[in-house]
Amino acid sequence: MSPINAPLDTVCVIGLGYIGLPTAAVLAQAGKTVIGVDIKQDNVDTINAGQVPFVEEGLEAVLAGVVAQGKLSAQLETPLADAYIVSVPTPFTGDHEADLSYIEAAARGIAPQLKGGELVVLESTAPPGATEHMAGVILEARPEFTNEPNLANSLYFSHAPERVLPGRIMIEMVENDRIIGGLTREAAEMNKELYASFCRGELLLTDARTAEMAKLTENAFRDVNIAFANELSMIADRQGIDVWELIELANHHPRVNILQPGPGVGGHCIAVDPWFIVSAERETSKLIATARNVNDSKPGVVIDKVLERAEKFKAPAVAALGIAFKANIDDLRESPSRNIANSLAAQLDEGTVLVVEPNIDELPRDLAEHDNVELAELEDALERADIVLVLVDHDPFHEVDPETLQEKIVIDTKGLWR
Ligand code: SAJ
Repeated sequence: MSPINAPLDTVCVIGLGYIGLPTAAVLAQAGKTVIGVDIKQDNVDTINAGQVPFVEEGLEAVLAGVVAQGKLSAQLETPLADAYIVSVPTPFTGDHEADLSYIEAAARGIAPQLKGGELVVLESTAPPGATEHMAGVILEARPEFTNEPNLANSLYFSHAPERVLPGRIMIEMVENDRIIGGLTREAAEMNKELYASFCRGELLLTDARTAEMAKLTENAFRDVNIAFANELSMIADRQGIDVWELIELANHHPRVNILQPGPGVGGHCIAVDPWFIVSAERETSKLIATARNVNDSKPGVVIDKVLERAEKFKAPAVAALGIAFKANIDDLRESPSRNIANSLAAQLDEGTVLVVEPNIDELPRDLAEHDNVELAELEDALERADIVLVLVDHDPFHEVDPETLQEKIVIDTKGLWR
């Protein structure tokens, strides 16, 4: 049997986070036997009970079904499987270099289980060359195997970067087109066959390096465009111009489509991935690096504005509306809003920060440690606040009538109430 026709019935997904778990669930729904692997016992237990350890619309219903049918289970150890999907974090180190240690650990876990003929897919976003690096770790541990296709001792390595938007993962996982880059054409074909089981989008084949770079390019494109909007917001502020009106007007031009400014760029993707391009090609990625720096400077601008307006109060109360990294999710990772709330708490000695975050039940530890920070209900915070600071455009905040805030200082970084 040619490897491309090999049945990929048992799939192991390593890393059951925001991407790995939905991927495991849709594969199981498509009829695969899926074994998920995670380093956290808590996650394994929660998933085996058919529950999702985080908030993602539509995931729990699918997960509960496939766990009940015995199509998906979770464990700590990497098992035997026909295909492996590596979906682990790739954070960056202090100097913005990619940290591939989680990918390496996953590869070391896979290596002893291999018999020949398996497909190993890297889903994690990573710098150019990472798929080759992952293959290198496995082939070093198992030198009897080769990356050359169609032999009894062949292994197949491929990169299929995830491109789903948090909050819409269950829809986009199935509907988005996928870029699939193999270390060999045969690996890409095998990867395509596996993903065709659940993905209705186009499956576009290329080499691994181009696939890696395509994913980084998508997020860098968005980062650069958001930086343009954020820079405009700072210019407009100094010029006494309403940036929201400015962008709305400019966007009437048929070839102009400016994104929205905000308190900065958050999340574990757009605020991280462009650095992987910069660290690979420092000299030639000046625009991408500048955009990152512009977006990273925006929280500081917001903090300065609040502190300046707070000067006239002896003990200012600031209502910080939203600390998630974007609207209608509970994800606080790399959140500029959370950092702003933290900084304000540290700098407003006599003041209070009333955090309103409808998607969480308790404050994260960094905020809870300040004794002048409270998690407050929206109405209560609006009533008590001297300064109302909009940081995230969560749905419930749209309901507020700005007329009721006429006595307050309103700093609206999302243009919510204009
Ligand atoms: N943001 C703005 N202004 C905008 C749009 C977004 O300030 O006009 C901010 C958001 O508030 C947030 C950050 O940017 O802080 C990122 O939000 P996002 O919705 O743009 O993107 P993510 O990080 O949730 O997901 C992105 C998506 N990539 C692209 O749209 C190119 C998603 O498709 C990727 O799968 C995901 O990164 C990923 O995992 O890489």
